[in-house]
Amino acid sequence: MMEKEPEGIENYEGPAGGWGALKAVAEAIKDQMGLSPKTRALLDMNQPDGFDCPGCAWPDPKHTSSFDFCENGAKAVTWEATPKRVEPQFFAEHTVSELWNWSDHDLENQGRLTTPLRYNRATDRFEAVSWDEAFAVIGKRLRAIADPNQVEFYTSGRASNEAAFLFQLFAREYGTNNFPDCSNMCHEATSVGLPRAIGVGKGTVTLEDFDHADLVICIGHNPGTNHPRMLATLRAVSLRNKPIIVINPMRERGLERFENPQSPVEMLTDSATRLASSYHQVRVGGDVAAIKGVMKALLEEDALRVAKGEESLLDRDFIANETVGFDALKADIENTPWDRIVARSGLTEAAIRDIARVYWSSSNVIICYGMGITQHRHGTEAIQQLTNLLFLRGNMGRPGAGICPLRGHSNVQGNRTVGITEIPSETFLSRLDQAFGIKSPRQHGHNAVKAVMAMRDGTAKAFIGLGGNLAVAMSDPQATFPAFKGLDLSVQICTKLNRTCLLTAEETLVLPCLGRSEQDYQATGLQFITVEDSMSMVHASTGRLKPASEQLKSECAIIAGIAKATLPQTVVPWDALIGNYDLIRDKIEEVLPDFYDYNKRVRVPGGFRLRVGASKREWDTPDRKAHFLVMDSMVEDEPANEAKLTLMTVRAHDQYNTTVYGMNDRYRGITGRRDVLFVNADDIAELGFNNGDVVDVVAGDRVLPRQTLVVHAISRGSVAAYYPEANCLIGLEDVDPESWVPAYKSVPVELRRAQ
Ligand SMILES: Nc1nc2c(c(=O)[nH]1)N[C@H]1C(S)=C(S)[C@@H](COP(=O)(O)OP(=O)(O)OC[C@H]3O[C@@H](n4cnc5c(=O)[nH]c(N)nc54)[C@H](O)[C@@H]3O)O[C@H]1N2
Ligand SMILES: Nc1nc2c(c(=O)[nH]1)N[C@H]1C(S)=C(S)[C@@H](COP(=O)(O)OP(=O)(O)OC[C@H]3O[C@@H](n4cnc5c(=O)[nH]c(N)nc54)[C@H](O)[C@@H]3O)O[C@H]1N2
Ligand SMILES: [Mo]
Repeated sequence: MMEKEPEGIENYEGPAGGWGALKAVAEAIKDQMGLSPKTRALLDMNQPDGFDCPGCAWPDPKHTSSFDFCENGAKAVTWEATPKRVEPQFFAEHTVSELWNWSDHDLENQGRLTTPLRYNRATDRFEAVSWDEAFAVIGKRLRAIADPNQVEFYTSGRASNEAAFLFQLFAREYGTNNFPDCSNMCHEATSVGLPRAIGVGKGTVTLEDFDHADLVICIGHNPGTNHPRMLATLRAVSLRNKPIIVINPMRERGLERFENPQSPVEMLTDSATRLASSYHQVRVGGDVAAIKGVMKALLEEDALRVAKGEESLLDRDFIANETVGFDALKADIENTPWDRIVARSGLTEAAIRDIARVYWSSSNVIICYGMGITQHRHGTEAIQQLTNLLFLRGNMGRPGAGICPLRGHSNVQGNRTVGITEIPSETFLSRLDQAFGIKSPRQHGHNAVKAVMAMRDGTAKAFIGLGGNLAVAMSDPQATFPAFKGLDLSVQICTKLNRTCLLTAEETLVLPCLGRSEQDYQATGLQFITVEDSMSMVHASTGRLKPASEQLKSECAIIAGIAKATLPQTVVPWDALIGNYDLIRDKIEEVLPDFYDYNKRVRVPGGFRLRVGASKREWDTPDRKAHFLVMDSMVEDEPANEAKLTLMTVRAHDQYNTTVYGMNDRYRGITGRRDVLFVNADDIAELGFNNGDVVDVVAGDRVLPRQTLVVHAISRGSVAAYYPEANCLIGLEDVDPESWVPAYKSVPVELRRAQ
């Protein structure tokens, strides 16, 4: 029986990419740029002498070649290069209380900020101030704070290596290691989980490895929306007739079929390439069980073959020579019964055995993963099960094999590399101290959740945000919003107005900065910045466009301005550093030897790759071994899930994190709305609901009101809503205890008919 779909909801039958993507690019240009000559900017993106796409962290083929941009990259650039402006007059017309009631989309869609702003409590308005006044106000407040550990220095991963390095330098000279950053809400499970297993918290593969892989497993990520340039890589794997196994609760079109907008043949014949060779709709949070199941099937088959005198399916040499912990893992797998694996994963034993068979039949295997793995109560463990699986057949540190975390922001990995971390190593701090003659604090600082908790509890007094929109990105707005309002000082360094700017503290400043697409002139002329992608490639990015306003400063210059106003006795040569970014890079090299010849190597088109020991089987663990790891989330024979339904929060196709470009989610068939809850048909039938019913989504005493049910190809027991709207269902304390990543994708919920 076909029911009539509610408004704005229909099935999407097409492939990912194709004409729909080209049309969306045209619409993004029309909507944000009009007939602006800046449209040319798109052509400078990801070119050797152009700027790095601010969209995602997926690498480019050598970063030197073809014109390569994607639909969502185009949205990211047009959103930044728009001629729309928020002038001081705008704030004369709108109070902050009024703006608070605007949508996130409307706030950012007003355009680029043009001048430094200071909040005036008496008029409830932002007012233009000079840079000198802004810096002086901030400096005075920061000097008045008794303990530097009462200040939170947040970064969102768009900042360049140069800006991030200066930011941590300033904060450490000031006296704290409080570095909450977006990766604490994102891949922190990777940063915690991978080093224990392979000695480094980064992916081990390069783009070339995909040319040599015999199997790619995509688990917990949605590249059609979030890493669209990856589809070309997956397409090439498919065209070589190699399998791609997908493990994901939702059927995502970008993992099924792709029509490459850059392939004339596919476009003209309207033909698409299949991506997934098999698609396994795991239950939300069921990956630990699923992967353990795959290992169990592999070990069982191996035992049979060895008993028959056949060749082992395991890479016994690798296990013996390179690893420790195999016996414990084997015992743990043997002790995990199939019925528990099936109940927890939501997959059949046959399906799991099938994955295992393809796995052991493939010589070189890459596993790619994203937020579907990390943003769980057991995110760190899930990552370690992925490395366990790879180790069993030696799929680590050789061509065509390894682990591939899909990082989020375009330079989030680089930010961490150059020192944005609340738990710095002694080696790093002592080299930093030596390079600058400062004395960095040794006490560890706050991650993102701990920072917001400290603000909530009144122990943190000030927040300086280098990009991002933390109040909206964080879980639990019920606690997070008041936490921001209670501060003495809140400073947002950003390109566009967002809700975090509106959470005014006793003193609030909004400092507008250059975007990556814009020219950055300093004392010695035009500067370029550098970024590191998901595969540890570092390369240069040069802005090409005229800045949105003459008053904008670069992130580096803003940090230097705040630093000089805060620390009159500073020993850092701020003016020299921001006058010539080569000098910043020289200092990065002095502190981090892996950046040797930084200024030279980054000027070679395509840049250079930072050392990743595990890519060459150099394990930077304390005992120089790779580690099989056993964690115990499945020891208890607890019911698969106490709650009937587990909610995951996901991104729509027309959004970049908290930036909502538009109200559509094309590949999931949603147009003009975001108030939907994706559900499984059998689940809602059992609960007595119909497609199109309006429900309140309830988690304890938290409620996301009035969501329209959309029957979707999603696994039993799993439901999905959009981020950030659904953050009100998640408590600040709901985190993976290992990494402190909020459990954005394991929220037990119930549905109630809306009144
Ligand atoms: N256009 C665009 N690009 C982006 C972003 C954006 O918002 N827009 N954000 C950037 C950032 S910061 C990041 S971190 C990345 C995010 O990129 P992704 O990691 O792709 O992020 P999500 O949209 O959260 O998608 C999660 C996927 O995991 C699946 N999933 C959810 N729970 C589970 C589970 O328990 N198990 C499994 N196996 N799968 C699960 C969901 O069905 C969904 O397909 O993208 C980056 N790129
Ligand atoms: N429920 C739920 N919550 C989540 C997630 C989820 O999947 N579900 N994902 C989490 C993840 S993976 C992440 S990374 C976080 C994202 O958290 P954030 O990184 O804090 O958020 P963004 O939305 O990326 O930040 C957008 C803002 O950045 C500013 N901006 C844009 N470009 C620039 C620039 O070049 N320089 C500067 N200084 N500012 C700029 C703009 O003002 C814009 O408003 O959200 C997390 N929150
Ligand atoms: Mo992210």
